[in-house]
Parts: sequence; structure tokens; C-alpha cells
Amino acid sequence: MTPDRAKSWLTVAMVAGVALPFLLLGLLHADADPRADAVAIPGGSFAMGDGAHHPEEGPVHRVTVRGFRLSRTEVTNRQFAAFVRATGHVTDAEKPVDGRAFPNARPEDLLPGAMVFRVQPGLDAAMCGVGEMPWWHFTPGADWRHPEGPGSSIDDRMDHPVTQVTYRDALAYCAWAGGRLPTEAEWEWAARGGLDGKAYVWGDEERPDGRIMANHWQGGFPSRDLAEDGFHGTAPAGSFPANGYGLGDMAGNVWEFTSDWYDPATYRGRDGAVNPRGPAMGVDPMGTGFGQRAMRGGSWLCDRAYCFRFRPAARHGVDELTATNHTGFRVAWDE
Ligand SMILES: [Ca+2]
Repeated sequence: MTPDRAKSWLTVAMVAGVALPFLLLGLLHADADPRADAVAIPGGSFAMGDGAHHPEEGPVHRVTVRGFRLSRTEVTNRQFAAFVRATGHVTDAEKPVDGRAFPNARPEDLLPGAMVFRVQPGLDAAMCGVGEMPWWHFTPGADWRHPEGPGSSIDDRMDHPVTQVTYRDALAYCAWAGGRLPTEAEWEWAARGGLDGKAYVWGDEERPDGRIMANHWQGGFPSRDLAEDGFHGTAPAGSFPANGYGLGDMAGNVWEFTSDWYDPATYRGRDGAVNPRGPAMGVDPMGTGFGQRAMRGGSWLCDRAYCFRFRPAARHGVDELTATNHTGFRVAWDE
């Protein structure tokens, strides 16, 4: 080796020696800092809601939202694991329920656990009464690391959205990330991705060129999942085309908590609202004593015929203590 060449190798080695630790730190930082993967959402006005589907989506009204930042994808198991490593957070599903708050509950329903979906062969959801959902099973031992209960694992799903977290767990994650949950108005504005008044986050056609654009349910719900979109259950975050703002899975995959209380009548008399924050209290249809929060986006369980909520205007309520294997969230940050 000539002296010149030796010198240049020495330079390369020195540069690498100095730069490598910073590169590795950068990678670690990207893993630990959810904000590094956030998308800037501009402020603006839009027609919120949809008059063509479920009644709680109307009336369509004009809303103005200021600019903010939003997670590019639903918070993943990998991101949630970084939060748990950093904070020692124990999720609600991992803790027993205080029986004093639920004196009529059976002892087995107070164990640590969460709600797990089970396919119901032969059942037609349309034949079930309002609030009757025999496909949900409280499962002791189900939590974010074991979404379907003991024996299940997220080892091969680290890039899937985290599930089996409650609204309160989502708040804890957001606080750690220096952010907050989006309001319903912010969520819908971001989901529409610059399109106004469209049925879907990608336009008005459910399957442009025959393509399924989101992870939802095909086949009869809840009896069989044909997975024509390629996925039974959750899909890796961002598997489907991003919307106009570059956000993944604003339709389907998992429902996403918002900061607003849920009421089907939220939109009445709200035309022209600026940065609306939802009603003062959520409805309590199950009589649990806990109001519901609004969640958005639909999930891998949303069927075209039964639920049909993989649309930007679709809304649903969930109480603050319930964890399921089709509910997650993403984080908002003020500019
Ligand atoms: Ca699917």
C-alpha cells in the first residue's frame, strides 16, 4: 500500500469512527422519537361529515382546523414497545379491574384481559339486535403483547399497529411523545388528505380499477373473512396507498382514538365551527357509568354490508377502559 493510499484509508476509518456512533444514535432516536415520523397537516376549512350513510355522520357542516402534525401511521407495536421500555407503563388490560366499581361483575370478568374478536361461523350480523355483539369475548390474559390472549404474540407483528390499548393508555403514550390525540375534526380533515366531500380517503370510488384500498373485511361478517385485501387481522402499518397528505391507514386496519367525547348528535348546530373539540360529555349507551370517546377510521373488521365505516366521515364510540384487538391510535402535535 502506498503512503497516499494508506493515508486515505486512515481518513475513511477516522470519519467512519466519528460518524458511526452518531448514525447509530440517529437510528435509535428514530425508533424512540415518534415525532420524527410525523406529517405536517396544513390548516383549512372543509365539509365535515357525510349525509349519505349513518345518521351520526350528519349533518354535513363547515369546519375550520388549524395546522398540526400527525403520525404518518398508526402507532406500531415497535413504537409502543419503545414507550413501555422508557416509562415502565403498564396498560389497563394488564391490570385487574377494581371490583368495587363493578359490584355485579363476575370474578372472571375482573381479571387482567381484553376483548378479542372470534369468527362466528354461520352467524349473520344483520340478525343481531342493537348492541348484541357475540363475536367479542372478554379474554383473560389478552393484552398488547398477546392480542388474541395467552399463547398469541406480536413477535412477527412489530410493524403492525398496537392494539389492546385503552384510551387512557393512548393518552399516556401521547404525553410521553410530547403530543396529544387529534380531535375528531382534525382527524377527519387529515384523513381527507386535501379532497373535500369524498366518500373515501382516496376519492368516491370504493375500488378504483378493482383495487382494495384499505385493510377491512371481505366476506360475510362475522362468519368468514375472505381476506381479499391480503390480510386476516391487522396489516403492517402503511401497507395500503397513503392518502393525499402521505398518511397511511386513515381507512381500516385499526380504529383510532380521538380526544373528543362521543355523541351521535355532535354535529347539530355546529356549522362554521373553528377547531371544535366535541361535546362536554360522551354518551353511555351500555350504562357503564363511563362516557364514550370518539374513534375514527374503521378497522380490519369493517365489512361493506354490516359496518361500512372504512370512510373518513365514519364515527364510533368506545369507553375509556375498553381494549380490543381492532383499536389503536396515532399522535397529533401542535405546530
Ligand atoms: Ca382484511
